[in-house]
Amino acid sequence: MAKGKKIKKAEDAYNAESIKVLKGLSAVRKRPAMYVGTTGPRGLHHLVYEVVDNAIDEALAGYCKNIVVIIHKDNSITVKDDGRGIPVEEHPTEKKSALEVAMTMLHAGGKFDGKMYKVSGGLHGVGVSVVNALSEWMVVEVGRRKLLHRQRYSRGKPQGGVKKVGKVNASGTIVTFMPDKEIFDEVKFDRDLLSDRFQELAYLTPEVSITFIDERLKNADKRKQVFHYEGGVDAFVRQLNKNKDPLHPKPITFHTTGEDVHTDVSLQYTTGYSENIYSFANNINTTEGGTHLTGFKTAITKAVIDYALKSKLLKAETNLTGEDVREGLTAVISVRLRNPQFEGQTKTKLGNSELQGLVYSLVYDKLRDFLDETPRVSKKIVTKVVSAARSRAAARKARELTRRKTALESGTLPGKLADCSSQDTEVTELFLVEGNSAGGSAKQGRDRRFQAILPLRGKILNVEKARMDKILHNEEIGTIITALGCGIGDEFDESKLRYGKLIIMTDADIDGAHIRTLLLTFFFRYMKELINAGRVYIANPPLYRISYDKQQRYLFSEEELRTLVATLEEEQKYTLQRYKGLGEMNPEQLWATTMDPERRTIQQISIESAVKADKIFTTLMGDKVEPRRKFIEDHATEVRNLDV
Ligand code: 1YM
Repeated sequence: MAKGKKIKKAEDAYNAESIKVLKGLSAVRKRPAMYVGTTGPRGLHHLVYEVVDNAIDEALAGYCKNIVVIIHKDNSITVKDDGRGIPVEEHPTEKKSALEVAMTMLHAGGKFDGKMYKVSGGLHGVGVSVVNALSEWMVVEVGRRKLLHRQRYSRGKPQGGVKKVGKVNASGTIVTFMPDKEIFDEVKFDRDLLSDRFQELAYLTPEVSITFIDERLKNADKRKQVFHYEGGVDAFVRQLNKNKDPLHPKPITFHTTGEDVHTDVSLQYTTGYSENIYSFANNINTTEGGTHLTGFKTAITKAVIDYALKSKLLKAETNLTGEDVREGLTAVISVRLRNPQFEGQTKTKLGNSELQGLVYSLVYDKLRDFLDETPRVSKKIVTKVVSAARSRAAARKARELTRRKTALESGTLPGKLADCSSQDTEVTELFLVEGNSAGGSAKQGRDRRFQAILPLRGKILNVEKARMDKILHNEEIGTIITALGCGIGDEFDESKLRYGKLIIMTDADIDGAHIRTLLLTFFFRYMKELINAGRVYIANPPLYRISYDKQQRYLFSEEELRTLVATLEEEQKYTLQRYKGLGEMNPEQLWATTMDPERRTIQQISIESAVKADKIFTTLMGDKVEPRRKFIEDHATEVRNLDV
């Protein structure tokens, strides 16, 4: 407490003393990437998450029910909540308003004494002052004790003090900011990215309702979205399984609240084959997993095996693996803890060791209870798991067979593959090319030193509807696996990969889009690591060639064509060739437009959101026809650019 002067405590027991490590903001503007990762789109969106996280924390503390996020026409952002309002009282050591301290000093915040589950950490958690430092301007308004307070900032610097500007009935915080164009490459927010994240946050925080308004939209119906899911993780799993066939009608859901850790778990089996487990720690999607996920996996494996043995549904000699137990499983695990340790390449792996045992015993006990109490559902689950084990055994045999077969052949590589001479994955590329004629052009046009060509002619199996053993028997997929050399599923080993880039090159038509989607589905389900490592690309062949005045140009979109034709004079003659397929290009043209690293554009495939990617693949490739029809209708105009 400050000497000689007693700080009047707010009713909510805010203790300004807990604001500790303080530092100015100039460091943030000097090295923005240190604080928000990049000055590209990711870093830009990070600013919004940072502010929203503070409002979510206030909801978790039990004081806030509604959060509103607005993208204004000029791409400035407003985030509002109806919590207690950031404290405006004087800070004991800094001798200015706690609000100003929180907004202008690095690492200022009432939550560093570890008394709360601070949502932030890992990716986020740099504090709102960082957002302020990286904003051209910011305005913060606080409703507290019936008074409205306001302070403005420019590039992190206060423009005057905290002013009382009026009376209000409700308490809360409103932060409005304009990201600084001097810092960020482009200040333009991606509505889908933000709305996906808010939806996810709403599932993970059932106590809050998040309203998202995009004022840039002309269409009033689309402008506003409200996310509120009282069911929490249970509702999340139901949503994830919406286009799938559940094995039992209700997800199995449980929660625990302890002194130190809070957990929410929900799981539901489907008749499908893929495993969809999403784990979160303090609302951060832990895509690299960690201790909570390990605890969860060990628990379900043990619970299902123990139950199956006890109920005599399983013979003791049958070997069940964790992978068998997770076939067709959709699950969400969310934990909140005080001092999350985030590790891994992208800081999305939870490291706190105490979580493993904790999640293990919770999930084991609750799942055993559930299995014992609902034998009809349990039988379905065990039957499914046993059949997964059988298919895995068959797959193992098929794999051994493939291995032996390839070992006996002269080289080990498929005959259709035109390999490159370099073995350095820093430079090597494998083109997966639709059709034999395009494959021929690509083989002649390529730079054989580092470009390999694998023409695909047969039908590629829809892996969404097949099990591993069948997948391994499919000829086209077999050649891809052999050519890549890195194995699939649980045997995947990136160090054995033979090419640094995989480039899918298909025609710019519906069939091409279909083959592309089949290939992406395969990579997503069985070699996700390749996508995560940024190794999978889509080639971008031209749609037209236009010749005029002895000039030739290639055009890659209808838009480009329109623009160019508009610049031609009225009498100017031109001839236009439309490419219906890659096969219509000769080797030189294919090289010049689509393959030459100096001139081509290729689109890197990334998984911004695994939830969304899973949904796209289940919808496009799964069993249900109606959702697919609707998806294609809704996205008809984007077919050429299906990005996951
Ligand atoms: C639109 C963004 O930041 N809301 C918000 C922030 C705080 C509080 C309430 C709050 C926290 C505490 C006590 C506490 C913050 N306060 C601080 C600091 N919405 C938004 N709502 N009273 C109010 O943690 O003890 C940092 S964030 F540091 F000033 F206490």
